[in-house]
Amino acid sequence: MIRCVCAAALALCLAVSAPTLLQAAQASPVKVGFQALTKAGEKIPLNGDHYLTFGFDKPPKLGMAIMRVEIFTRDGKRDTSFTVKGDADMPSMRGAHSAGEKAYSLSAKGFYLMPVRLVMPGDWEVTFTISKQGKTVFRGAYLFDL
Ligand SMILES: [Cu+2]
Repeated sequence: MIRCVCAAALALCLAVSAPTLLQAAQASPVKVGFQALTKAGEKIPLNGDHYLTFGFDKPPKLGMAIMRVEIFTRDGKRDTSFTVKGDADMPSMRGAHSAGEKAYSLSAKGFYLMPVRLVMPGDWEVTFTISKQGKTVFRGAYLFDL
């Protein structure tokens, strides 16, 4: 079942990648309205009072990976009162691997976690849409190569 999905995704990627290659090279890969993030592990201002950090739990490779987001107050206290949603996709073949925006789950340690299925090498994007009381305060997209 899983193998079938991967094979189908790979076939779709191969079919889509050639015609969109020129387009992808010219257009910005960042989703409209999202801040481009290229370095995991750094403190990123969220609003005036908070910052976030993000990163995979271990160096990503083909297969399953876990993205982790942590949110802190300016003075370094963990804050779990936000909602984090996101998706994973390949910018050069947008939509081919998207599962739609889903909520990160909050772990007992206060980590926001989302499993990400990295089914092929290439350019990837994992997004973070962070909101509080229904109001979006941050949209970021982590761009990396696998
Ligand atoms: Cu792909």
